[in-house]
Amino acid sequence: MNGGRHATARRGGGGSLGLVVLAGVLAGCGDEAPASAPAPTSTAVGEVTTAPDGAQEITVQTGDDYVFVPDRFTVEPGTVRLTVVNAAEEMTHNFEFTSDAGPEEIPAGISLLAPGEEKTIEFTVTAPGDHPFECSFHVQLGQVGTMTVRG
Ligand SMILES: [Cu+2]
Repeated sequence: MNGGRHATARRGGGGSLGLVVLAGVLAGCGDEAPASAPAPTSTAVGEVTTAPDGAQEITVQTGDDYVFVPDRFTVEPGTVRLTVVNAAEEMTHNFEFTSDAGPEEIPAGISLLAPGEEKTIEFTVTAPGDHPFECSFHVQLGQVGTMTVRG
């Protein structure tokens, strides 16, 4: 009579509660919180998401060309965890915020990113405005972008 099925603890239900609360905090006025968007299993390139520790996460990709994808993204003031993926087979890149160009200095950067490599940097921004970034190897070829910090 005892099939033993009940030995497995049930999971789920309530897992999304934290996200809803967090979205409400970020939205502030909470008019229409983005209700039930499921958390992606892997972070999409170019999409800013919020990690469980509160840091904003964004992945930017580059390859055998001279572009960052995306070349523009927007974050809120706070901690940003930025991953740059070099999907190239041949080209080496880097990632640096252009000095003296943004509303505040961001010392974090990736000085060398070999083909197939990815690296993550973490930094905190407080001042709203545009932060130009670049691959210093290819800035003359137009490998630049902009991170906007929302006010
Ligand atoms: Cu480059």
